[in-house]
Amino acid sequence: MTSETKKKPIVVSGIQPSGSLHIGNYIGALSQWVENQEAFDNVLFIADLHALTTPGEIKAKELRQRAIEAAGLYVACGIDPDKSLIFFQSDVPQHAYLGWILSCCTPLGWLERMTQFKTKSEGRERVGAGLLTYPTLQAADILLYHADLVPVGEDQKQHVEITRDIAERFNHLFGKYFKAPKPYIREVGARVMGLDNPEVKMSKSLAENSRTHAIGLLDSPEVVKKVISSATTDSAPAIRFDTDTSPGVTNLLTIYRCFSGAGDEQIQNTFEGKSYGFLKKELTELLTSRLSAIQTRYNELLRSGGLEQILRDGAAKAEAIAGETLREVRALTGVG
Ligand code: AQP
Repeated sequence: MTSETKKKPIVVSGIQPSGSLHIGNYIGALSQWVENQEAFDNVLFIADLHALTTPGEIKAKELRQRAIEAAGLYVACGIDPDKSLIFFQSDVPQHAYLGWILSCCTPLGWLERMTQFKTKSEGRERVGAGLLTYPTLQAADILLYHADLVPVGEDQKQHVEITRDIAERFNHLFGKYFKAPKPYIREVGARVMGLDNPEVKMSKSLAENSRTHAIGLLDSPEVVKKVISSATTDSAPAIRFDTDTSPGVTNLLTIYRCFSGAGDEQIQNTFEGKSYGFLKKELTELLTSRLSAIQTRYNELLRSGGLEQILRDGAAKAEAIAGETLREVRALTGVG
């Protein structure tokens, strides 16, 4: 980051390579990062350490492959490595180090109350401690870079709130040091729902078990067509935004709005009096064309071999910032 960009708000965010990235990740995270990369100093990592919180679900070789795929997609979706830091979380050891220090200042009750822990541990006979302490590592990811804003989907707001609480707890124990970051949530499409079930959030893990749940960013036009044509719609006859009476159609319209950039009036004019079949056809064409542009850039990047260097440079720059924070934290806590 240059000294000129240092005055911009610092934004930290990441995606777990726990599966293939889907259009929900694009709408809720990637497209926002791209949109804001001129205005913000972006620190964007691939959260591979977080992907270990459910061991056994993802094999080592597959995890590495997914992490590389995610990094390639960051760039292919429009993140410019000259403007934003892109790196693997595991390549910057300060994340795990600060995560440990923060886990020592975090009351157990705060972690047990987290919705994500409750959901992901539900019905499992055994869960790793990492699933419970996940928010302390996430707090470290954010606080290492003194983030001002954390762009998240509606579902992750609670994680930013706990990061603020952890920062304040650390400051109370060791002296005022960390700044509390704020969540940054885009209103439209903050939560993209499953195409097979508009009552649940589109997620990488559900997509592993159902081919009609999500559309992956690397999916072929044939798959896009198949998944959209089988998408759940509603019994209400009209095409309109209404989560209560038309959750399926609202979800399709939300995806259309985010990928097309069209306003409400334009969408109303396009779809008024039309059938669900027409909406699905338009959405299929739009997604196929947008995804094809992303996939072309992705394939070129992988062919050129430039991704490795981008990740090495990103990690070196991130480590310089994270190392400085950790030196100060060590001094404050008495371990350095
Ligand atoms: N359906 C979604 N709608 C809007 N935003 C979403 N995000 C994820 N799903 C949606 C946003 O993508 C970013 C990365 O999330 P993550 O990988 O760290 O964890 P996640 O939210 O748990 O993602 P998934 O896809 O649901 O993965 P799994 O199934 O592995 O847990 C975040 O900003 C998130 O809000």
